[in-house]
Amino acid sequence: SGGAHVPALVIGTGYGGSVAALRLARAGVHVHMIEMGMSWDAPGSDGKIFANTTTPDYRSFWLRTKTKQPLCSFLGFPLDKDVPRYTGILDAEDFGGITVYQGRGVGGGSLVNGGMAVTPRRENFGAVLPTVNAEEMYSTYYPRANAGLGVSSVDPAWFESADCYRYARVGRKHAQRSGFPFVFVPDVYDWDYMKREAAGTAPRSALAGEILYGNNYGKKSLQQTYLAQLRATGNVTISPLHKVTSVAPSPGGGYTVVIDQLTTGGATAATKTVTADKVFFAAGSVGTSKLLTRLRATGALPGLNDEIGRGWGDNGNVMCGRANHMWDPTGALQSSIPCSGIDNWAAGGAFAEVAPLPTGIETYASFYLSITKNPNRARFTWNAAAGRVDLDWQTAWKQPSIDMAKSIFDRINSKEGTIYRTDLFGLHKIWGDHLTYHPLGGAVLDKATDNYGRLRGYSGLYVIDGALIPGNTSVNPFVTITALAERNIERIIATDL
Ligand code: FAE
Repeated sequence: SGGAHVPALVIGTGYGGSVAALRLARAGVHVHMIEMGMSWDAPGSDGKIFANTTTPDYRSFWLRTKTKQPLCSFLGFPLDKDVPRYTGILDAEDFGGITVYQGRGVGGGSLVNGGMAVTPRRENFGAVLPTVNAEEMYSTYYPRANAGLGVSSVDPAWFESADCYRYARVGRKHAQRSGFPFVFVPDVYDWDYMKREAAGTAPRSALAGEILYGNNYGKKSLQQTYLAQLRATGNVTISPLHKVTSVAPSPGGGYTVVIDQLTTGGATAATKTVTADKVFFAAGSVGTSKLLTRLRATGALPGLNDEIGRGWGDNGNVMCGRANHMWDPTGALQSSIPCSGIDNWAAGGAFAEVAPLPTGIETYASFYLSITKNPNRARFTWNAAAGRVDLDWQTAWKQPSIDMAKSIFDRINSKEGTIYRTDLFGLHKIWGDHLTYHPLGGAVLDKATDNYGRLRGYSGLYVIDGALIPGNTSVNPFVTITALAERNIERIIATDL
């Protein structure tokens, strides 16, 4: 089909896209959202919408024939297995030097993530978004984002007694014995629901190891928050399994947007064209950067500036496990929702979340995802010969992250007389340094765009997702992505509509 004309088209339904769409819809603009992933609102063959982490199936990965789990082995046994190729929920997107994990579906990363909802410490904000007024962010937009996302913290008294957080209490003991600040971390999980799971009065989700491939209960993804409010406006149309492939100025004004409708096997079922007055790029750091890099290089949007594709970082993600003594069991039952971290940012450049290893058996392992102050930044470029966008990140660029994480775990190991696990990321490998969950940048605020996300070179084109943030947020990123989107869309609605 072709010829439809819409006032506002949003590419992607993650945090940035959902904020933009809600605020536009409430301002009276009918919004069309285009999402390459599925809607994730109907049960699969087992009666559940989402697959369990312990039993990945056709729903788990985006167009792969074999799973690519972040922890690829355990006790020397490889964990990955064959699955049917399907438009599943988690994309493990491979670039030359890094695998970038991303959510695919209506709700974007909120469908697959751990829900850790962390506002950066204010003293670190200047390094996160140097051109943004911190006073406004901390007085208005961070509170608005936290409220909109439904952020709250674990009940500290319940935490002390819950079997499912034994691993976090062991993590706290080891952190504190080595003199590191231990902090509770807020989350969007419904903590009262988790208590009912623990009490056996509600179906288990966090306590059944659900995470990565979706949570069937308890987690407030964007589907339960921003997108629910958006649908209630009646001012939105969402098209799942539709992928934007081109945006170019329309001869009659506005932009011509080309969209492929996908089958669940990943084939193109139809190609559609829409004209939009305003287009919001909210396809995530990688999705937005890839689109803009290609459109700039191939002549659809030649007026974009040379900042497109630059300033990409991995939020310094690096994983590791430690082997505890037999007197420090971490629990056979582990909540998949992390609730705590070790804050050594100021002294050592690392903020380590005490992560679960929900295998269902006692492993005596402590597992951590560290966010570090890694200074390396990569660039997306158009590879004309191969017809794809490349990213020049090198695996060796993780070394600063490893060194920063070691500032915490070398000391803990030496204090506790323990060692690193070497069986989680392949044989004899300590560090999970091949991946990130937190892609950021590629269309950086006040560089590729103005200070509110308006793309330089074109009026009516905006970036409103993690691509705006120059590579690092010092903590888990989605609260900052949401708060920045709230700030920017408020300005855009006030001045550009
Ligand atoms: P995102 O949520 O990725 O949404 C982009 C959407 O656009 C996706 O739904 C795409 O399918 C869609 N899309 C892409 N390209 C196209 C196209 N061409 N046409 C149509 N649609 C398209 O972007 N962050 C935290 O703060 N706390 C956590 O605990 C946490 N845990 C994580 C765990 C995992 C396993 C992963 C993968 C991520 C985690 N994150 C966490 C990161 C967080 O989910 C991520 O920063 C945000 O989702 C990024 O939000 P955006 O709005 O930028």
